[in-house]
Amino acid sequence: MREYASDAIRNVAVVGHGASGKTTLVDTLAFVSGSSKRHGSIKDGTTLTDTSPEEIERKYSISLGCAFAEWRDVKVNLIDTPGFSDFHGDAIAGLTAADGALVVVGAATGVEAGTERMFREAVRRKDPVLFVVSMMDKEHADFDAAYASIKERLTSKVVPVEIPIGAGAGCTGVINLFTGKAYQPRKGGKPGEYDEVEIPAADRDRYARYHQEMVETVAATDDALLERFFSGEEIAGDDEVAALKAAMKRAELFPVLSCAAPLSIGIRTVLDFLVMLMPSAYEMEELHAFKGAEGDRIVEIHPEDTETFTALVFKTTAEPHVGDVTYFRTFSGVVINGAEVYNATRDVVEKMNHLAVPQGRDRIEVPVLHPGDIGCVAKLHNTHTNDTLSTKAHPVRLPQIEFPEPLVTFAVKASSRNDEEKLQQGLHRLHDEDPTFQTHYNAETHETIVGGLGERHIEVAMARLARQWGVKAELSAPRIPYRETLTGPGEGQGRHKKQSGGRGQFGDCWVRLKPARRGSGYTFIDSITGGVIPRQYIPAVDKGIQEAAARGVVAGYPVVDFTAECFDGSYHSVDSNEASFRMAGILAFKTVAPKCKPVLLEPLDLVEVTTPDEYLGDVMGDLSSRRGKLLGSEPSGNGAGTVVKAIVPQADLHLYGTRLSSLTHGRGTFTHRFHGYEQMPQEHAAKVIAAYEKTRKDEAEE
Ligand SMILES: Nc1nc2c(ncn2[C@@H]2O[C@H](COP(=O)(O)OP(=O)(O)OP(=O)(O)O)[C@@H](O)[C@H]2O)c(=O)[nH]1
Ligand SMILES: [Mg+2]
Repeated sequence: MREYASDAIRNVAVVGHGASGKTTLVDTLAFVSGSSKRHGSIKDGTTLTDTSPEEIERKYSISLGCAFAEWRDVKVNLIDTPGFSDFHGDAIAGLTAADGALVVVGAATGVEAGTERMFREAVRRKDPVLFVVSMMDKEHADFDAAYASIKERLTSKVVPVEIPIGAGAGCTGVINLFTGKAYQPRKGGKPGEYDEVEIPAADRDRYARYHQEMVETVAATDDALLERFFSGEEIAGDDEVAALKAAMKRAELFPVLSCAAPLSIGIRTVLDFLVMLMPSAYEMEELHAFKGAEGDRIVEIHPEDTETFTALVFKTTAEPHVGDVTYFRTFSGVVINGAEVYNATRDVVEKMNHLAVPQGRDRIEVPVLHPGDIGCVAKLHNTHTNDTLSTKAHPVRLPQIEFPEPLVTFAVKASSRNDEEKLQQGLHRLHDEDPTFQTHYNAETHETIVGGLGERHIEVAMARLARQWGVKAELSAPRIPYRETLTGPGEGQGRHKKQSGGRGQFGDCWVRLKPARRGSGYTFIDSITGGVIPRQYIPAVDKGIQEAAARGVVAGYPVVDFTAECFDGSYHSVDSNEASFRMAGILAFKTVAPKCKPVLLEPLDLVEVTTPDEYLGDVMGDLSSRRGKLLGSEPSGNGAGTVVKAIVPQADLHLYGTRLSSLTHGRGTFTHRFHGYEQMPQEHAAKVIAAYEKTRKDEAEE
């Protein structure tokens, strides 16, 4: 493998809707370039980048995969990303590691929810974007319609630079609008071999129309070109390419290509355009130049060999027989095989033994990597996704990948009690590999909670748990951490007295309970005077009240937001002690609290839904049916529709993402965060109380 300097490297994230043909395209680009020896397929489970048993079995991408295509002395790094929103985390990681995005649009479907999501994300990051209309050989493939859907739904600033010849079973080649030539697979040739031919007579008019559109659109982005265009001058391809590339960088124009990967149609042209139009790491400086932190000093990161080494870890995987493999993108300086580097995020020294570049699952060893390349290395000690590798002399931390927060949660437990420890280990390993899969123990509800981006995400995680760690796990809806509170005042006595030969126990207190402001918690007021309860025992009363409150009054949930005032009591000079007054506190609370009109509180989330306007009514109706209180709506900042805000009980939010997705055909997105507790309406509280009483009865019978 030859050495590639920074200006001969392109980093491209291949993104788009699920099943739009990304993985197939990446495999074919690497194969046609000659960098990969086999033309893999999804059907056979042999693509370069869908390599895990879960991906092969399900026939879709779950995590990102790295490949490369060496073409015209340039190494095009291709990061294949998953299209399903459940695995959106790796699509974000892929974009972060790349400098530009190849947005794949299925020729039979046109723009879909995932296309829109990823296009907007790429533009937000100021990534240059190339569109490719894939699957031109598929039934119902329609280039013009797919192009129109990009214009209608994503941006008017697009122009085709390559168009297909024929469609579906009649798809035979492509026309490059720059060269004015047609390219068709060579009859009897090897896959990927082409003949450059004249444009077929039947396609000349179409070519002329699209060519004219391209020349005009590209010229309009550049004053000098426009002048030459109006003076009737013939503009050579190179000038147009340069203008187009510059316009892409300014996000003023996005070119559209087309291909049919299984037949290797259009693949060389896609490679040509990736090399010509995508920026090298050098060229990205003006757009993506960013700063890192060295201690509390901000430092600039330049993609130069002479700079100090920095790289961001954007993926880690656990490979059978190999151990952990770390994938990183270098941003500055060179790294040499065997070098010692420094993980500034975790303060550990790591050794880059067997430095390699990834070609799918294969790791091809290299002596050195230049800035802007993608590398991998196995068996680092303590390096995880989002860590920065740098040097001890300059311990830099780079800006991190912003992974999305979990949208669904489940309670999980091992099917067999003996596997509980293995389950915990497995869950943590899953999180190491995929930061969007989260896990924690909820001490209040006594459950292990797992969170992810969708039901499919959690389901796949459970399948991996079973395969890699041999743990079968059961999922259920998480218990809702209800609370209780008091809505009226009350007072009464707690008297603990035991006489059983020898020394007895005696504690006696009078307590007044009162509701307090929501969120104010618990306050204890000591208004004992005249030493009716000795000083040293008063904290025990407080403790007893808190203990009893934690066990609840109506449904076993902690009682919050009240004050307890201890205003009277008595003691015995021999039998009184701390334990007795604690018991007195417990008894006082148990006697008084039921008289204080106790009620259930439920946790509410603030939910923000972004939806295309045509589904707005359905989305709002659905939120209302979930007892949601609508706060208002406003147009979303990035033109993706309307943002609706609502306060919704957590109990009614379980699997909301799945519902939203079906209501909006996958186009709606949402975020939620804890808002606060509020009193639960009587008819809903009654159900929670009934469930509590049933479990108590069951336990008593056991
Ligand atoms: N006819 C035809 N089928 C294709 C083409 N590209 C992909 N396919 C098929 O379409 C299906 C989806 O292809 P993938 O390459 O897995 O699509 P993807 O975009 O990677 O999907 P995700 O990983 O789920 O996001 C597979 O069955 C492929 O064999 C194509 O150009 N033509
Ligand atoms: Mg895929």
